[in-house]
Amino acid sequence: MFSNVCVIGLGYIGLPTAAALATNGIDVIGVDVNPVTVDLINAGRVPFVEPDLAVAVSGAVAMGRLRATGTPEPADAFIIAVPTPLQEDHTADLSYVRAAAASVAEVLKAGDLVILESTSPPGTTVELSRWLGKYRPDLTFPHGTADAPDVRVAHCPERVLPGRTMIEIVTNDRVVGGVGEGCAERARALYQVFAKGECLLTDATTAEMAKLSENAFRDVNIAFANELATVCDQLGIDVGDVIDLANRHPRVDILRPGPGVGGHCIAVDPWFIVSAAPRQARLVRLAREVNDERPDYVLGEIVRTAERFKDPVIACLGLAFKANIDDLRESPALHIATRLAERQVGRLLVAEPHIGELPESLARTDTVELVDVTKAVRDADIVVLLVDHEAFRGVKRTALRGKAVFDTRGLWH
Ligand code: SAJ
Repeated sequence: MFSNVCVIGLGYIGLPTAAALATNGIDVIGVDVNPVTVDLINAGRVPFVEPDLAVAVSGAVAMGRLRATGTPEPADAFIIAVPTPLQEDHTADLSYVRAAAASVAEVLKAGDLVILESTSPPGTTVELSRWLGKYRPDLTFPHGTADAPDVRVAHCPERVLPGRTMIEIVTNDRVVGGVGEGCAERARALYQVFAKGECLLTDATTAEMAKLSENAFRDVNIAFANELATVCDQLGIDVGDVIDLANRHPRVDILRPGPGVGGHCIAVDPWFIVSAAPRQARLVRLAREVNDERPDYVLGEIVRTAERFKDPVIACLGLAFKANIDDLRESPALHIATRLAERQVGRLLVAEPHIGELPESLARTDTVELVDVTKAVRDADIVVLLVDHEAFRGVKRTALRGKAVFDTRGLWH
């Protein structure tokens, strides 16, 4: 039914999707504006680390099923997986989606399918259909018509967890939202090429909102845990004890407090709900604010403790935005370590087993050193656990004795 597919945007979602299609017998043209990414993929290599991705890509390229290029080529289906970054005013920057629409429009023909995978504010996929209609007045599109359109348009949001992408891309259920007649059904047929999870059909705007709601749900629940942590600090009791005990109730499952919410998804997507319905989305906005304030609250606590020491040595354990990955994007741990360095609070010993050198924001200060966890803990007056990497679990309680300890993740609880 689909012999070739064009995937626009070869990032964390587009490239795994391209590889999944290619390894299931589809000829895939991968499109990216970055020539370095295009060259790397054509050489059978990957531009970022994700378990099992490199093997899938090199195999697909070697079999001649996957080829990367700079502009879209004619295909039966187009999957758009480009960034939708957050702007200063907390709205989504849709310029990459629009640019992708313009480039896809040039090669569209009757019978084609266009899918938006990028996480998008409600209404974006219908807007995409309108944009395509403007670029190609010779074809019919599904917005505003009850008839079968020449080109079908759908939203199928990605839901994979970084670090488990190649597994979850196959096993997760997919929400497939069509813009009009037959769109969701056609998109489902494409995902069924590689997805073993169920494909749940709906309309495009509901699909957009479902995706945003998943991440907002998590954000609100993390904010609740973070707020409990601040309340317990105020009361002088251990939030870990409170949560463990409360979670023994059969219908309570409180998440873990941390130094803030990082990454490119959970800290971003709820804002798309807020900007779509600012007066109604009060809880979602407040959760964002609670989580955004969290790193500076933790920083303040560390600074206050450091003031008790003369020339303190501070161990920062972890820089990644979450456990067991090397991704430092929008990381609250990196934010806290960088502010400590900038404010010259003390000498910093950073332990981050997933990186080989300090990121630029820390490397520019000569009071910061990347060391292993044993040395960091041994030489520190203050030990700050910022990421719950497995590698830190084994730190001996005796090694912490006599030191000020901030376990922001409850790993040693
Ligand atoms: N965090 C806490 N406490 C917790 C859980 C998480 O502080 O109890 C923090 C993490 O440390 C991290 C942040 O929240 O800084 C986000 O981590 P995460 O593991 O919750 O989620 P992401 O951002 O890696 O991936 C999410 C996933 N969404 C959901 O679980 C609902 C993933 O399935 C999505 O595909 C992804 O966002 C996305 O791309 O939207």
